[in-house]
Amino acid sequence: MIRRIESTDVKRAMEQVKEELGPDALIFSTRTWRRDQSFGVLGREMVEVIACEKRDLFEASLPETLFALYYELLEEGVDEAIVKSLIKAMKERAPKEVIKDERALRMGLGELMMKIMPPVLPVKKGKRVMALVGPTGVGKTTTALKLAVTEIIAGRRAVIITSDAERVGAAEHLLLCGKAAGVPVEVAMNRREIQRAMERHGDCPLILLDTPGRNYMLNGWTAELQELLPPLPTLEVHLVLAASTRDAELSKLIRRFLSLPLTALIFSKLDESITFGTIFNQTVRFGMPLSYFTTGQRVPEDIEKATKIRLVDLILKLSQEGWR
Ligand SMILES: Nc1nc2c(ncn2[C@@H]2O[C@H](COP(=O)(O)OP(=O)(O)O)[C@@H](O)[C@H]2O)c(=O)[nH]1
Ligand SMILES: [Mg+2]
Repeated sequence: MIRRIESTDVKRAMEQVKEELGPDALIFSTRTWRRDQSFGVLGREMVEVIACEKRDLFEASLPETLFALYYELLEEGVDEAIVKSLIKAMKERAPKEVIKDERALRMGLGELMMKIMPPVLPVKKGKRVMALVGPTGVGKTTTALKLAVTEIIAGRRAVIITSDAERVGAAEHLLLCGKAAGVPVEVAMNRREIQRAMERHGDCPLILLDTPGRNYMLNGWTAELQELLPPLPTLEVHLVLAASTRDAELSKLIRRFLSLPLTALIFSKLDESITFGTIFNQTVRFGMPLSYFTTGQRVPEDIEKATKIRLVDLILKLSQEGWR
């Protein structure tokens, strides 16, 4: 719990911190300023302390540097149990000089986080068939376009086969976008039509299957999707999820989708997210590789291949630049 304590002098403020938050409280900042003019020409000097209570024995046992990082990870939305095991490992393994050095500690923690993440999905050489599945509005169609247009710009070929034609205008919109960008788009409403369209583009090195989104809580929806997907052993099924979705909701969603042969997770809308801990939680929790991140609405610019270092950097701000 973070508290803001105000007092007339530093000593009194510190006493109050100890009294209210315990002797191990972590001081985040102290600041003095002059209140208003009613106490004389210069006003009255005030002290403000922002401090955080250590809630349990584990927290109380941490040196200040580690406690600050521990708190930061929790604020980033990393799962408490994962945070505790990471910080515990750092406390036990990191040499004393590292524990004292905030930057070295941060780097060490980053390395440890990368170690516990499953490997990201390698880009397969040769022919790829990628299905994009997920709830409505997360960016499946936009992501398919980004991936296809990137290929076309690089002088390779790609095709989008969409069965997202239930929403009025969805297929028309995609057909128009595809035409403008030089990406062939086929509409196919069931597995047979999809397979036929795939045969027509049999020599195309990248086939993207864009699927409809539904309320994922509807029973039977993933079964319907399963019916749609061609039974190819090499098929990649990428589940697209919006990065700002709540952690518990994401876990529920992934569990629902596990009835499909999922290959990887794509996190979309990183530009609309402030914290990134949930992405880390999901990939670790389900041992499910990440494949791409999308970072805005621009086609094809706003997509990147997911990497572990990128995610850890987003969470720990190692490069101090943020994702932009
Ligand atoms: N801010 C932001 N918007 C995105 C991103 N990806 C897609 N969108 C937008 O999200 C909306 C829904 O995208 P769409 O591809 O139709 O989602 P679908 O229903 O999953 O196919 C559109 O307005 C997209 O422009 C992203 O990475 N960032
Ligand atoms: Mg769509």
